[in-house]
Parts: sequence; C-alpha cells; structure tokens
Amino acid sequence: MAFEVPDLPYAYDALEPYIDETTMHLHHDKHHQAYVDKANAALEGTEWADRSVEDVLTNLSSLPGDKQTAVRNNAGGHYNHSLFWKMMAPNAGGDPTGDIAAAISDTFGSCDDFKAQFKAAGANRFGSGWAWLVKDSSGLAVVSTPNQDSPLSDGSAPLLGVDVWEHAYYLKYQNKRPEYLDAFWNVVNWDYVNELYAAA
Ligand code: MN3
Repeated sequence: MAFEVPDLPYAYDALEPYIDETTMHLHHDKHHQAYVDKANAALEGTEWADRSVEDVLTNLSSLPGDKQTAVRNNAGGHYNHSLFWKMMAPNAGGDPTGDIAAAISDTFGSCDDFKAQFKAAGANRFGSGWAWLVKDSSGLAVVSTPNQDSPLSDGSAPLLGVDVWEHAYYLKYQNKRPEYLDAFWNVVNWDYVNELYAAA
C-alpha cells in the first residue's frame, strides 16, 4: 500500500505557543505530503512499493540504484515526520519520565547534560537536518542527520528527534533556531519516547 500522511494526533494549534498553528498546517499538510507523494512515485512499480517504510529505509542499498536518492530523501522524510508528530504532544514536555529518564542520566550524566548535547546537535547541524536521541548497539547516543536521512538507515533506533529544517521554525522563530530548540522541550511526548525505548 502506498504511504499516506497520518493525521496529527492533536489539533493544529495544540502545541501553541511553542509551535505555531500556521507552521503545523504547512509542515504537516504540505511538506509531509510532498515527501509521501515523492516517495510513492519513486517506489511505484518496484518490488519495494508494498514494503513498510522501516523496511525500505533499513535496506536502502538494496533498492534500484536510480531510486536510492529519491527514497532516502522522501521515504526518510515520511518516516521522520511520522515520528516527529507523535514525539510532540500538548500538555507535555519537561524532564524525561519513566525508564528513559534513568537511561538518560546513566548515559549523559544528567537530564540537563543530555538537553545541552541534544540542543547543540540541532543548533550545529549546518543547513537542513535533524537532531536525534537514538539507541544503537552500544546504548543511547545523541546524533545529527543531514537532510531527511533517518537513523534507521545507520542501524540506530530513533527515540526522540527534532526537525531543524527552516520550514519547522522559521515563521515563528526566524533565524533563532536555538530559541526553537529551547521551546521544543515544552512539547516533548516522553510517554511516546518511552514506548520507542521499550521497543528498541
Ligand atoms: Mn520537516
């Protein structure tokens, strides 16, 4: 089945004032839809057309050579954004909870040290991309990916990600990406991060 943009799990204005309603409309309805449309177009007629997005992204090098870039960018965009909507929630945010809280403290020393590292990964990503908390074979790590590359394609399980493409923040924060990254902590859905951590 072709990929589809999932509905937002909350209203478009639910993340105000941290993430504005206009950005959510454009980001979800236009940007995410474009990734879905282009991923479907790239996969159409190939044996990968009915595979899950996770399957496609973990096997990029097995795809037809002339499809790999389009799929990396657009199936990656679909997957990353599908996670991103669920990684945020209204009436959420604050410090980590549950098992991930202990794992973060063990790995990074403290929640504040983790937040500083995650923010730096997002602020220092040159151009467009993402900052992530991932689980790989050695444990938790903060990484950054360019464009729409997914941690999945590097063999890591994404647990929390923040989109630092300008389309994610420019209407409200203009050039102040670090302010957007600070605001992001107010909408992090730690329940979902814990779900991903348990499944990783
Ligand atoms: Mn985006």
